[in-house]
Amino acid sequence: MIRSLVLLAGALLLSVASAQTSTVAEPVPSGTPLPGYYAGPLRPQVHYSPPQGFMNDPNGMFIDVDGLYHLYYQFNPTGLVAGNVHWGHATSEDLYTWTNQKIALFPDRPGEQIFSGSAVLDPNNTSGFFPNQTNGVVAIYTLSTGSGQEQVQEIAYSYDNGYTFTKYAGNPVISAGAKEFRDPKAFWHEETESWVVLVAFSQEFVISIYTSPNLIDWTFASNFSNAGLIGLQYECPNLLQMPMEGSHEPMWLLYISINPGAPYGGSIGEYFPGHFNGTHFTAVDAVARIADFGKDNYAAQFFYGIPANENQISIAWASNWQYTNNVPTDSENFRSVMSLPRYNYLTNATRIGYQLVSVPYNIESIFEAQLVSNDSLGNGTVFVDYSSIESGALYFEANVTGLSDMASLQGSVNFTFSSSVSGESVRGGTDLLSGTTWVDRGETRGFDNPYFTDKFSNSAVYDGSGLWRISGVIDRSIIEVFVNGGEESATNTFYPNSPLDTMALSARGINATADVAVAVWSLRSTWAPQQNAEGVVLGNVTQSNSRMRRMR
Ligand SMILES: *[C@@H]1O[C@H](CO)[C@@H](O)[C@H](O)[C@H]1NC(C)=O
Ligand SMILES: *[C@@H]1O[C@H](CO)[C@@H](O)[C@H](O)[C@H]1NC(C)=O
Ligand SMILES: *[C@@H]1O[C@H](CO)[C@@H](O)[C@H](O)[C@H]1NC(C)=O
Ligand SMILES: *[C@@H]1O[C@H](CO)[C@@H](O)[C@H](O)[C@H]1NC(C)=O
Ligand SMILES: *[C@@H]1O[C@H](CO)[C@@H](O)[C@H](O)[C@H]1NC(C)=O
Ligand SMILES: *[C@@H]1O[C@H](CO)[C@@H](O)[C@H](O)[C@H]1NC(C)=O
Ligand SMILES: *[C@@H]1O[C@H](CO)[C@@H](O)[C@H](O)[C@H]1NC(C)=O
Ligand SMILES: *[C@@H]1O[C@H](CO)[C@@H](O)[C@H](O)[C@H]1NC(C)=O
Ligand SMILES: *[C@@H]1O[C@H](CO)[C@@H](O)[C@H](O)[C@H]1NC(C)=O
Ligand SMILES: *[C@@H]1O[C@H](CO)[C@@H](O)[C@H](O)[C@H]1NC(C)=O
Ligand SMILES: *[C@@H]1O[C@H](CO)[C@@H](O)[C@H](O)[C@H]1NC(C)=O
Ligand SMILES: CC(=O)N[C@H]1CO[C@H](CO)[C@@H](O)[C@@H]1O
Repeated sequence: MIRSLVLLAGALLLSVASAQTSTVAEPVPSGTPLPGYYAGPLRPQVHYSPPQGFMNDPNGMFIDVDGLYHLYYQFNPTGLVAGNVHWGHATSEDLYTWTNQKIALFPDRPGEQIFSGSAVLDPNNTSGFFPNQTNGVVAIYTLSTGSGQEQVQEIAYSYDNGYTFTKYAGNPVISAGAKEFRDPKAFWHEETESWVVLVAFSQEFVISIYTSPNLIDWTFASNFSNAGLIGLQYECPNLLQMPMEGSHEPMWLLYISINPGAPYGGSIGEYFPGHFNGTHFTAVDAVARIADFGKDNYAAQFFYGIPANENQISIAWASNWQYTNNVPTDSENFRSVMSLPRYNYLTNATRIGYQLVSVPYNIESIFEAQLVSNDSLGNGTVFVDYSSIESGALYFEANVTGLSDMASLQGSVNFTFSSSVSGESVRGGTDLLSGTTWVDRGETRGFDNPYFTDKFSNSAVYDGSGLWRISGVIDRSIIEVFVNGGEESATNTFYPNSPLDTMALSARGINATADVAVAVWSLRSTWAPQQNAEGVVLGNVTQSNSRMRRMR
């Protein structure tokens, strides 16, 4: 969560929100999710976005005992800018099809806000909250006190797999008398049989590590501080074991989000491979590794409950504090979207060393129809008119194959998504000789803001495999591009006045010994099937609510 911006936004909320959010519910419903209209032209169809209101950081991500993924998120249910923060909630079996659930955590007193945090399972009843069950869930979050003068860490427990929480009567569980102290991420450390939590002293550039036998009584263990890029704040730490490709050595990953002060402006995530012994994290080196070369990838969180030797899964908030409160999706009564779920593991990239791979998780599961397949495009171009694809969402990939050596690294592969109505476009491409990949969202005209910068690029090193790859997902107002299977990735939102509906994918100057294989699929909307006759997604409406009855 962000600090003063939220306070500012909170103050502006009454005036701004009342003007903008005529259809936002008031008061906040407690027994049922807010309804959402997911059919608007800017509303992503395979990404998670809130039914209405404003969303930021993913929170509390865990897998329950039935294998269901739970995603909570920073949620302002009464406005379209940051503020009045609750924990919104959604669940999914496949990480693409999300069921909106009732709000999970509410502030109790005026001015209080439930800032970011995490959730764990307590199968052994270490907390004592669960006399009769092994599927107990404990959430740990930051309470921003009513005065806004202090941030403390609190816990809440759930008997019903994370749908309903009871706040612990002895809260707070960690308090440091600090104003900028937040975003607890907890996990069970098997070797020391202990709970561990990381909390950011944001403006001191410190990640403090605490341990506990019971999730209630926490003991300070160590500080990790002033490492990598510091920007103006550290936020949303994660620490987890991360598989390393081609190695059985247990590696850990510390992931920190910084805002403001990212190299591309505003918000970004960085990570540190290293080792953790239960109390201290030691990074392998002093290098700051940036997680994404787009501008809309912040506050990533990793799911709790994936075995340590398996690829991990993360979701980030796909926006940027520089402009998130101004993006034009208020016209569709929501603001912000999550990134695609990403599969993550460490690899040893040629010449670079440790690199966190981030690639869409099981994207094949939402393929609808193959629109293009050509294993031998050469220096050709394929055009796709996807105006008839209802979701407006596509997955594409291009592999340059048969590269024989460095001298064969020539030419480029580009993509353009454009609007046949307005001529607006989002473009990008990859250049083999320099290894540079770029994305340009500047030819969309639905949003003008000095911080909403246009062009992004980054370079990667050819690994000698004979293959150079680019792939991506476009979904109405967000594009995510991946190089070489996720060694580099870029997440960018964009806001066209008219929907993009035409794609060109082309290769030029490719060495005669090489070729290009391309494929494009349409993606099936995961929201459209949830709409009722009025086009509204009600989510999990299991309890009666007067407001919902009115809606129907
Ligand atoms: C639960 O108890 C088992 C047996 O002592 C132990 O191996 C495991 O690490 C514990 N897990 C948690 C989350 O408490
Ligand atoms: C869980 O902890 C509570 C409080 O310590 C205790 O009363 C209860 O017996 C425990 N249940 C189990 C199954 O260990
Ligand atoms: C850890 O960092 C916090 C926040 O800056 C500071 O108050 C505390 O003294 C530090 N502890 C140690 C042991 O350095
Ligand atoms: C963990 O590492 C720290 C710093 O290197 C060290 O002081 C501490 O003794 C280690 N703890 C264990 C259990 O090895
Ligand atoms: C990465 O691979 C290089 C070349 O094989 C090797 O020298 C280096 O030690 C490896 N680094 C890691 C972190 O495994
Ligand atoms: C693949 O692309 C090439 C070059 O543009 C073209 O000649 C060929 O017909 C295409 N093949 C298929 C199966 O579309
Ligand atoms: C194509 O690649 C081959 C093999 O690396 C190289 O010998 C040749 O010079 C390249 N062709 C051109 C036109 O540069
Ligand atoms: C891709 O765009 C770049 C930059 O405009 C250009 O230099 C290159 O020739 C283009 N490649 C293709 C395949 O269109
Ligand atoms: C692609 O263009 C390059 C550079 O003009 C040329 O060397 C190569 O032969 C062309 N490839 C094909 C398959 O035509
Ligand atoms: C591109 O390469 C990847 C990895 O080898 C493969 O899974 C994928 O099917 C290839 N795509 C095309 C269009 O050939
Ligand atoms: C709906 O929510 C209830 C808890 O309020 C939960 O038990 C149930 O599993 C949820 N159903 C679906 C389909 O999400
Ligand atoms: C499944 C079950 O019996 N759950 C109960 C466990 O205990 C809590 C607290 O007493 C009850 O609220 C649950 O219903």
